[in-house]
Amino acid sequence: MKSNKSFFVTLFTAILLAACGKASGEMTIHDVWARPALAGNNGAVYFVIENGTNSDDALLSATTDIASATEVHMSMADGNGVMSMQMQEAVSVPARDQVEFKPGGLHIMLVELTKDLNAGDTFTLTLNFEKAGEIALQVEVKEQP
Ligand SMILES: [Cu+2]
Repeated sequence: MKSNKSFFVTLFTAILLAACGKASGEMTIHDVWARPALAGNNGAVYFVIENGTNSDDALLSATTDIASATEVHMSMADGNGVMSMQMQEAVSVPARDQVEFKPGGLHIMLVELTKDLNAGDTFTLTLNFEKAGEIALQVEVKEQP
């Protein structure tokens, strides 16, 4: 009976550990979309980064093969309501928090597209995080999310 009891204790511990492992989470990116745009023009990609891990991370850069350059930008309005964009060195994504890339705020700028982006098209964008490393996304081109 004694060995039987220890078996159940072991099993219970294993289940607990498995549950914790799942709860510690990972970096996920969802609601990924891009506006339609013409070759030669700039495009923009939006998404939500969800850091399910227990450590702070940061988005350092992004790459895609359908644009001459891929930059991380933040749109902001000055005191007169004039919009401008600033290139971001890094966008911090705190542990257990989320960061939204959306029109009028953070976005991935596709500088000088090498092909047209029509609604329904998809392409690959790779995000490079300080800790999570590279995460490849399938981006869908849509008029609106
Ligand atoms: Cu921009």
